[in-house]
Amino acid sequence: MIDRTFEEYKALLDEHILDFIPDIDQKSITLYDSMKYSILAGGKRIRPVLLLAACEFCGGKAEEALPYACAMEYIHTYSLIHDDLPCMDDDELRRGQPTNHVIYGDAVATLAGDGLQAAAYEAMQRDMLLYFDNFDALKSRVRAAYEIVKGAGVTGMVAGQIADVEAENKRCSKELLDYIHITKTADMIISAVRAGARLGSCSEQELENLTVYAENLGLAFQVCDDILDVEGDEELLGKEVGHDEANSKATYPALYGLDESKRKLRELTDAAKDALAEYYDNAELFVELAEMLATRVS
Ligand code: GRG
Repeated sequence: MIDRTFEEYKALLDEHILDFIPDIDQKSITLYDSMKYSILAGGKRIRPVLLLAACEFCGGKAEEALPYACAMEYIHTYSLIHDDLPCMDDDELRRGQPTNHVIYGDAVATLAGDGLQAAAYEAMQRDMLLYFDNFDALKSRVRAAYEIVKGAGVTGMVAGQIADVEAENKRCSKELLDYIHITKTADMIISAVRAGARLGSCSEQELENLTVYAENLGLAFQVCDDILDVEGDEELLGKEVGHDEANSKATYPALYGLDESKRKLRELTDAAKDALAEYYDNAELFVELAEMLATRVS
């Protein structure tokens, strides 16, 4: 049962966000500092909150899901650090702060991303080691970790990133655009929700409904990001806008125009909400989050 607000889950996450980074040797302190810099730079924590909420929605305890929620945020943060590097999107501002490589240099920023990714896997594996004598608890943890690793991996986020990089300055079909958006962005959102559901020992029906919710939310998230890059407020967003057009990126507004992109965003938001309509009393957080995203651009 979900009985916390988005802000309450975020506060729980923030309180523990550094707990699963191993004690780093003093000789590698720059690595720790640079990892910590991006982790504490003010992310919205949407993916880990979704994970914690999905866990409780299905009957689990958010506190027990923390290693996986933090792992999710470590992986997300690594992807942003790497995405901002000069060899990728070459951004100097993220979450309202200078990007990691602007402060620490390209080499350290690359390693900070690598370190966060490794810390994510270590956090989940270490938690699993504690459940060898409880097969059911171990099973849901192994399944949750698999959801996360798959969403972040070479058929998920990394596949989306390479497709995105290769689509730059080229004509992009609608089919390829959907593939990029689903893999690069939606898969991490889907894996957060499904991992949380697994940790909460979900039923098949709950998993199915939550997955449909997350698929629509995930795509809505990227369409929203595309629209904001055209008409968002740099100060509110904490990053430069107009980057997609300047880099000839494949985006919804570029292919469909702004009005059609906004219509699509509304359609995806409604579909996300509909997927959980039968749980209305217990699904308010999910519904509000979908609506909050959609209203960011209206
Ligand atoms: C480098 C393997 C690799 C992948 C990078 C995440 C990503 C893939 C690229 C980022 C490009 C981008 C801005 C995509 C739009 C969707 C997105 C992931 C936005 C950032 O997520 P938020 O808004 O960020 O949740 P905060 O800062 O709140 O955590």
